[in-house]
Amino acid sequence: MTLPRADIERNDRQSEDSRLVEDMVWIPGGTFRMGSNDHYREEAPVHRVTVDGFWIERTPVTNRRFKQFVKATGHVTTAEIPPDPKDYPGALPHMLYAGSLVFVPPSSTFDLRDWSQWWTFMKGADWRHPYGPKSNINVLDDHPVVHVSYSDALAYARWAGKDLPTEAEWEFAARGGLDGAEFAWGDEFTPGGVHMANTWQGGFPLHNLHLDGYDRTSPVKAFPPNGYGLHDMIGNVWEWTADWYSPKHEADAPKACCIPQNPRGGPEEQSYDPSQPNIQIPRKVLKGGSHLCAPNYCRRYRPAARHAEPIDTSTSHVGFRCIMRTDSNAS
Ligand SMILES: [Ca+2]
Ligand SMILES: [Ca+2]
Repeated sequence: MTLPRADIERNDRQSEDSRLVEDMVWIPGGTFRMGSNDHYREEAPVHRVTVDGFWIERTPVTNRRFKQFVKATGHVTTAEIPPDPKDYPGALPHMLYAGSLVFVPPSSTFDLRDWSQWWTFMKGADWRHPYGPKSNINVLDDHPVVHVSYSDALAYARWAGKDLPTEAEWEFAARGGLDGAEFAWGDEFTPGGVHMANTWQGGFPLHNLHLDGYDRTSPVKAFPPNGYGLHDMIGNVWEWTADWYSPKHEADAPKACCIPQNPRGGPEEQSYDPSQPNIQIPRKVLKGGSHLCAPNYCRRYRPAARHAEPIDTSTSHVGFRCIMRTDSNAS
């Protein structure tokens, strides 16, 4: 029997739909201690938060999935579009080309505060060319997609009928049921000597010892899942969340009655970078750290860790994963 074209397309769509939800895990709602008082200022204070249950993808979105999205929609990512000079007052015209930030290890460093020593805004770097125009993703189907801006991540999520997690949802899922633990798998970084996530061993940014087996990104299931069955919440790539960044958390609620439910981050105006008063590009919260997080620099391979990222920025170590809320807590 030959199916009419409309039926074939419907069937394709249905199998597509089931494929997109099959790799999701249900996270039952609950109250947890968000943040940490033991590390960077922006993670404090620890405060209780309640989130409703939701579905979350088991891994970051891979190149394989992102390719399907681009094929279906023709989406062009931010990194592939030359920036509009109006959005970047004072920028030199020859700097306004399509490209993305690529980590290039320097031969020496003098000041770890100056990230321009290892980040290069590279012409022709984008999700298909993660290390520059001559690179490709031929053998990286199962690696997380990188060089995606916030709007690229959101466009994918909308196409998939999903959403991006709030910071609270992301952190709750990352903790894997271990309330207050330091890492997504417990309190020890390498239990029994085993690396539980793709991070950086050795002195960043000069010496990558890759004792965990990976120099750059890794296949999304290369490391063990957390207690909820989620891979790569920590390390590999940072992940976009839907929340505007604020420089610290709210205080803990004085009484159980007043614990925030499904919090959605701070106001957009507070997310601007205070060190760049002339460029007001709002920033979202990134979570989980990446393969570039090292003990001597950016110890952010923990569920509580957070980082502010301008929404139009894309880099070789930032990706995302999606969630689905039920009707009762849909945004
Ligand atoms: Ca590594
Ligand atoms: Ca991650």
